[in-house]
Amino acid sequence: MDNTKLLNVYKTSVLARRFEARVIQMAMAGEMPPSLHAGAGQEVCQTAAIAALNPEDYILYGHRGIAYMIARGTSLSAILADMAGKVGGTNNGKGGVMHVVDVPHGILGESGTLGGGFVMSVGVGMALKRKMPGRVVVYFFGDGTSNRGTFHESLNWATVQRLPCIYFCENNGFAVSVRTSASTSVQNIADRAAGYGIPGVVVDGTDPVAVYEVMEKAVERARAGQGPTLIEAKVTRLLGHYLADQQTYRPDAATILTTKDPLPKFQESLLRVGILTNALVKQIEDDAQRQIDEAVATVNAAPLLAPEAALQDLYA
Ligand SMILES: Cc1ncc(C[n+]2csc(CCOP(=O)(O)OP(=O)(O)O)c2C)c(N)n1
Repeated sequence: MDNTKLLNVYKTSVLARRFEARVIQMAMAGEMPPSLHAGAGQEVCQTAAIAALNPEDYILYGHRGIAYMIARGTSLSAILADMAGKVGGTNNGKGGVMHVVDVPHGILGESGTLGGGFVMSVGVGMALKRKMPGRVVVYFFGDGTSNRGTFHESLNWATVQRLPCIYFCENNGFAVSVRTSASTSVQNIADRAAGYGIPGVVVDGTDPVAVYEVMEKAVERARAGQGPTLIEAKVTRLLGHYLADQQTYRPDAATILTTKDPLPKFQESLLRVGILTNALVKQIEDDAQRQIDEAVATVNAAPLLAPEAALQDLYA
């Protein structure tokens, strides 16, 4: 991973973390619907994975976090307008943050239920294979989601057809309040790849270089027509499942917040090798703040979607 990419992953992670914190603040103040599943702790992983893609590739994502969209290039104001139900969002506020669809940036959205994205990825993979060879689709999902039946049927068919699909599991150890060990038959989600005869790789999701390298290999394999790879990144969810989650099932939540954050560790490593300087850290943070302030001002000034627009964009 070259220095430019590393620096971009850092910048995007900082922007995503700060933007999300602002959204949480606004939601708590009643200025924004509180329907957000915070991605804090998983941004480095998400942005490093996306750094291994080309702009022409596609992603389907899960519900956790907004770093995917920022990394692909969706504007902050469009993401915020979607959350606020306002004109200017990628779907003009009709779907909220969980349904940002930004096709020009290769973001095909999320399904209405967990794990629907597996099936969607197969459809996308078949279309890419026939009509746009050389492009890949990545589906980002959680460990809990890997227990859906759609996982099996999709990985089976994607393998049979050698589709250019990459299955990227962010294992944060929980599905809402249920520990992975209590709900999942295997120790590593990646172990399930053996059932389909495809590579299954476990990677430290707090290490952006490791994530990038694993993704690079999977992308190469998919582009070459050799079929899917199942990647499992071990990550830490720093906050609750959703904003109102009191985390009574997680007595060590406060300690995790202060000891398991990959972002300061990433920053330190970049400072050590001279890719970052203290002045650059400050500049990146100031720049993020400016972008966030601009997006908030744009969305505050934007109108709510008119009620009659509810009947537009319907297909039969
Ligand atoms: C089919 C389906 N079942 C249940 C839910 C409710 N639900 C939303 S998020 C979630 C937990 C998902 O856990 P995981 O896949 O590990 O992702 P994480 O939230 O940990 O990032 C559940 C059960 C849903 N949206 N769809």
